[in-house]
Amino acid sequence: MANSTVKNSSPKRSLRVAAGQLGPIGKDETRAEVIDRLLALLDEAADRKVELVAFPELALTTFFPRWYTEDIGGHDHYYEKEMPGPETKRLFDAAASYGIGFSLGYAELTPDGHRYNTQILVERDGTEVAKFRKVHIPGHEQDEPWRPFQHLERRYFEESPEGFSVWPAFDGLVGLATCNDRRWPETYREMGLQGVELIMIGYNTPVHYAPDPVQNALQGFHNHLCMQAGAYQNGTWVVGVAKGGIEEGVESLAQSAIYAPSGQIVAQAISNGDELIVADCDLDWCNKYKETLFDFARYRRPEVYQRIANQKGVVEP
Ligand code: CDT
Repeated sequence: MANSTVKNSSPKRSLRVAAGQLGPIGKDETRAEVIDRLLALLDEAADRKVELVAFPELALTTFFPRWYTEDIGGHDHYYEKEMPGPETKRLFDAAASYGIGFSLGYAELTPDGHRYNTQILVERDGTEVAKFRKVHIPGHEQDEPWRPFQHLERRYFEESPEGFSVWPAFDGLVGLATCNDRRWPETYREMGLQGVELIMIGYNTPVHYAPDPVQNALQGFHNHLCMQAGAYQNGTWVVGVAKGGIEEGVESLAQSAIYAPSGQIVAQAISNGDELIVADCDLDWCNKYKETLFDFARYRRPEVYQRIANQKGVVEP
């Protein structure tokens, strides 16, 4: 590699990362029962010397936006009012005692009444280093009885006004995104422009897409397509972690995976239940892409990309 233009090409910052995929969570499953499942995944992570585990979107409850309630507060029991709270503290304590960090998705109800689809990043010593609130909220606001099940995220969650950040953590630069965010190239590029090296993404993706069921058979393809592209085009590791399987009669995609900065899949779940997948992520590997093909400072042309930030919908010529 004497004539290589890539700096830092020797492995220096290798982080053992896991995706802690969950199978379905029933409507009547208690927080304590769910946390027992998260702890079992954490125990396995400790055995496998993992340093950071990604847990899914809304990892503490069933995917409650599939049901309509006239009163929006009808689902309040699915939200966390503090984190850690009395039940989730067990998870924080166990992770800190193992020296394992984690990301965790949950429904957040703030003291002033805001509702967000939130994900946090917790360091190996148990301190919360990041909070991310989902930016792209899919689905609909009102009951749509023609659907076999509802996707009322737009009723139960506000769009985050905060956008995408990247945090110094785990000896690297870590970003967070949630489910539908993974489908949008802006998600990755916003973090790419902050030098992100590892993005943790939790998701609940129903296989049946009511507005266009032809897409059902493509769910697995689209899942990989967007995360592989996001990883490659920004020279970053990506961890995609599902809550999959048949939950309250609705089938959700599993297929949790860890993607290298090359866009290649280095680990993938084989089940649609609780399962831990692990990969050693050399964060310096990102530079192979960040300093060559995707050397943003050298090759990007923001002066001709003005529409991306200034225009929302399509304006035809
Ligand atoms: N949770 C989430 O964002 N799910 C969406 C489903 C498709 S929109 C009804 C997703 O993008 O996977």
